[in-house]
Amino acid sequence: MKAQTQEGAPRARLLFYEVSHPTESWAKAFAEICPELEFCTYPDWPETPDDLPTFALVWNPEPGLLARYPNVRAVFSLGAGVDHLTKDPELPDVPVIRMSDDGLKADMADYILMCTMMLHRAVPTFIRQQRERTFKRVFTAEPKDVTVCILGFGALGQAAAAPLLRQGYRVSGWSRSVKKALSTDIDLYAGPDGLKSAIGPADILVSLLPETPDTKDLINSAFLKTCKSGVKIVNAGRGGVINDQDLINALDTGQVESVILDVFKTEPLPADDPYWSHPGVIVTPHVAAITRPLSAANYVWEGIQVFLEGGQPSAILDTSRGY
Ligand code: NDP
Ligand code: OXD
Repeated sequence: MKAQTQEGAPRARLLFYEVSHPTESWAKAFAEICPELEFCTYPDWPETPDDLPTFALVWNPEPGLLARYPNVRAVFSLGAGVDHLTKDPELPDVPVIRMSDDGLKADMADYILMCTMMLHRAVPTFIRQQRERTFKRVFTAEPKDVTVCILGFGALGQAAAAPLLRQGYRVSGWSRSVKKALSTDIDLYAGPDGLKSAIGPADILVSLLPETPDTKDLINSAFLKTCKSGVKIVNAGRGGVINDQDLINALDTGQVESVILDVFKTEPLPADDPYWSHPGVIVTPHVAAITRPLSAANYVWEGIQVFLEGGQPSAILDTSRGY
């Protein structure tokens, strides 16, 4: 589809690729937000380089696809995670911009608050009890006595912290680099040296970590042994951060009480995966934060304009860090 102002030619072109979501809502959003952008759905992408600055907005493109379009100046990821791009050995050497729009942050903040409250208020226990027709009360602590540690205190982690604080939880955050205090109410930890102090006091651990060589299998048996007995976990970052067998073992012994998992090493989660039937596990199908067309179109158009003016938008992938 071509979208342009009546007055003149388009200012830039966007090559769009997302096969699991209807394209119409995206075309409509871009037409509304930036009529001066030519919006091309796959496979109708022009291959010939021309004068029109060309950008791509993609989710999980087949490896090698982007390399076939040398006119692409920068690649916008439809998600905050970029592992769907970095797995491509032929990924062109152009800036990659992570999604970090307000819609995604708001969605994630809602999901993390929902999961925290479910775990704190013993919903997984009640689901188990209902299956057994057991009517047994559980007396949970007040939020002020529940510590929630957010592993991966970046854009989404910080967005998730605010509603948790409003709800009365104690909140801490762990990141790779030392952060300036965002609020005196949040305890901040950084790097491998800060990990033990971050996770030790936590009743609920929330992972919003990207998958990188440093975070792969971070949540393993050694990690879980340093947590409080009966700790609860939410993983909405990436599945590769958890050693699945170690987590199942810790659930079986009660070291981990319950978990809510939104992301997995293999997605869709295979039908025979033990997570499906484990009584301590609630599975959600990678829906913690959804990229919404209007909010995302605004974000991408702002980024394109920064490029057109000779700058670089923020949230650019740092390939040396892997996120
Ligand atoms: P950011 O890059 O803003 O934040 C990532 C955070 O992880 C940063 O605080 C970073 O530290 C920290 N981090 C990275 N590596 C390490 C490490 N080795 N040790 C300690 N901390 C580390 O990303 P977003 O917040 O935007 O997104 C986070 C992730 O959430 C995405 O990568 C994606 O995997 C996932 N996601 C999942 C969705 C879902 O629906 N389930 C939706 C959207 C995103 P530092 O601040 O020092 O850089
Ligand atoms: C992701 C996303 O990166 O859905 O997982 O945005």
